[in-house]
Amino acid sequence: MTATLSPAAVDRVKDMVARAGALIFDVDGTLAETEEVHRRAFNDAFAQAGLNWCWSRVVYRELLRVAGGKERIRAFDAMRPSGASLSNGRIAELHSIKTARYVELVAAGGCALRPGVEALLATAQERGQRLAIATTTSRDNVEALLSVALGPDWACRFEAIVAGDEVARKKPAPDVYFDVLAKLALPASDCIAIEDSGNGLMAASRAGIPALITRSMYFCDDDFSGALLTVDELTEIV
Ligand code: XBP
Ligand code: MG
Repeated sequence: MTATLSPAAVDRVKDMVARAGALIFDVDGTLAETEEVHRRAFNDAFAQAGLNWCWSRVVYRELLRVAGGKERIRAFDAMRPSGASLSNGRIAELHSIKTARYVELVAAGGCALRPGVEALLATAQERGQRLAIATTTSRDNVEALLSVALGPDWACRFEAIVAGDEVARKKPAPDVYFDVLAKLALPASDCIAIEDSGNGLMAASRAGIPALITRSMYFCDDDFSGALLTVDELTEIV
């Protein structure tokens, strides 16, 4: 399914995107379909740590309702019949093994940007729009992904970058979006958030930022009521 509005309404949203002072991008699922790489990194970390855990796509889809890798591990641990048994220290250790593995996987094979992302970034910059990133994942993961996908100078293109390990509360809390707005010194109404998940839409909406949704592999069935527009790919609005 492509845009969920009439052609005239889609054009109005395209115009809003073109006139926004800044475009604020989510990372996982929005810039690139990274969650299968995350899932593999989690499973490789569990194997390396001697845990007989292996998250299938079905299990991971459920766990993705929990934002944040450490929080996801904790949620899975708590769901087990014997109940939670991992300490916070052990969870942090597992997550750092996972992050190192994710960085390795992305550096080795990369994870391509989704269709339309590079064109939208370039068009926005040509229009003089400011770019930012608001993500739940860690800065290390953003660096690994975008240094391959956009080149070593990728960060110069984004005036504000706020990652999940830099705020008190992850999405659906608005913390990363509030921090981006403060760094940009722009009102929420002059920005557009580009997201792929219900948690991301809620985080942007709670910060007062209008949001555009690009459907992704794991969140295509989420409820995106309140979004400006829901598209299958960003090529539909470039
Ligand atoms: C997606 C997330 C992250 C990733 C895993 O972030 O919820 O938790 O799934 O990365 P977003 P970490 O869509 O906001 O970019 O293990 O580093 O959390
Ligand atoms: Mg996302």
